[in-house]
Amino acid sequence: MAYQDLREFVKRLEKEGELKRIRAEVDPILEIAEVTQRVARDPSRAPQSVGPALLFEKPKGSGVPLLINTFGGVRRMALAFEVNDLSEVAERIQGFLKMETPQGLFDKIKMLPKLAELGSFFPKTVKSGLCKEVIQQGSAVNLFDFPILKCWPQDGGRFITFPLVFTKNPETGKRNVGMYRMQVYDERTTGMHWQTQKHGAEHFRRAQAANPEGRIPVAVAIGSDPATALSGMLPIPPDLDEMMFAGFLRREPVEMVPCETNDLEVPANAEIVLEGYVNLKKLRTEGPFGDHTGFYSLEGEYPVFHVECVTHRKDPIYLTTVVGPPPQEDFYMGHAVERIFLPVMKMQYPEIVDVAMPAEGIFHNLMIVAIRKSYPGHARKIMNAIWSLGQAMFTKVIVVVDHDVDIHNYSELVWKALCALDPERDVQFSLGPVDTLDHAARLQDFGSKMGIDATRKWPSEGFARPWPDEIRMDEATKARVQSLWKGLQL
Ligand SMILES: Cc1cc2nc3c(=O)[nH]c(=O)nc-3n(C[C@H](O)[C@H](O)[C@H](O)COP(=O)(O)O)c2cc1C
Ligand SMILES: [Mn+2]
Repeated sequence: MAYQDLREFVKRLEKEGELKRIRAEVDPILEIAEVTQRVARDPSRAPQSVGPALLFEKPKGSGVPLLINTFGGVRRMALAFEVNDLSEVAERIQGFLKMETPQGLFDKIKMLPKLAELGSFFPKTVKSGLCKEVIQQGSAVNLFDFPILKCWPQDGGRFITFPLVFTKNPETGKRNVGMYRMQVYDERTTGMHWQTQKHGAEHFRRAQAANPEGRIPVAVAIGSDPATALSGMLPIPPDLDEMMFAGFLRREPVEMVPCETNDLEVPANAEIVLEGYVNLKKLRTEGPFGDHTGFYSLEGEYPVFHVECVTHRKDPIYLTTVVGPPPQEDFYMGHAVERIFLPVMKMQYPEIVDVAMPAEGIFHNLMIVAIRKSYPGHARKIMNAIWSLGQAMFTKVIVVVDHDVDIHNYSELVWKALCALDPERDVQFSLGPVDTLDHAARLQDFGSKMGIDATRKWPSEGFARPWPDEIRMDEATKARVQSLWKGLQL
């Protein structure tokens, strides 16, 4: 059975030795982030994790315990999705993608169980939930009741870093859930850092087009069962409901409860819910914020979220994360996305054999792709495909290699990729949308990308010289030396 809520996952992590409790009082202003950094930098755990999950029982100035580093490891991510390896999640997705349109009656009957399974993942509306144990409205609302972190010295303030931001497309009524950080300005207002290409920002623009003077209802859930909590960062297409996807991931529908003060719904098992609206007219300076690039993202103008109502469990846990120089907890989230969505990429581009995104590439700066090359220019076709594929459009550098390179072995990759290169011939530039956090781009959100064709070059690509074989000892010699080996006393 799926985890019913965040605390059930906490219990599991504790049982598995993946969580530590901190009973001493620690300040959410900088100190909790620094403790997390010191734990994360334990080299004996790299690259499998950035230290254990941490439950701070006594954050200074708040009665609410704080959970951080929850998903910062390969094993914890597998525990979150209740699998031994993330490839099992990928295989389930592949199973659904492979469902072809039924040809005859027999095919249709065969498909029914799968369709029924798919139907069983749809979110379910329920009347009430544990997230309503405490309800506070109007002047009773005080965000500073929660141990919201200031992570780095130059941060513009305290930031909610692990929210699920719920909006509805004002034209279609379809739901979106995104993980967008929120800078706390005072007891009842925050920033809303949905970047311009994200679905929340699109809902905002559509609402603005309909009524520039109006508001868009927004609800924010903090802390839920792991699949639901993570669903806000998934790069899925617009109008595909993240709550449906979460139901698929946890193999059980997400139960949703109506908000108290607007027409949105939130997960019934949420630890904390903030209800309110975003004003469509007024923007406010947001940032700086020590970001997952390892640099500060600078100030920018973003919408403001007005909190009108807070609901929470009697004894809520505040879920948060800290980002900073890689690798951090979010690397393992990105890694899960890479593994889970590989089959989706392969479905659209079957020539893709594997994809790797090293931690130092902070998601959008570097993608390595191994392809089974079939025709001239194939590597360039794949670069262009990736630059047009959802959030992969942000990828600053794409390196394409042949299928026989182990792209997760960076030593082999660098060696073979560089050997296959005539830089002037094999590098291609492109212009387009870039990550908002890219501080080197000529303009915010717009800049250049580079593709490197590090595949073997073919005569049909104008390469007239012979291409050498990779050096390998022959099997007969190896066998002979094997029989001599003991006598050599090496
Ligand atoms: C820890 C963390 C923090 C994030 N913060 C932001 C943010 O502040 N703004 C943003 O636009 N995306 C942020 N993202 C990325 C989005 O969550 C991600 O792009 C997601 O797919 C957006 O949802 P959407 O596609 O429904 O817009 C963050 C991701 C993580 C893992
Ligand atoms: Mn979305």
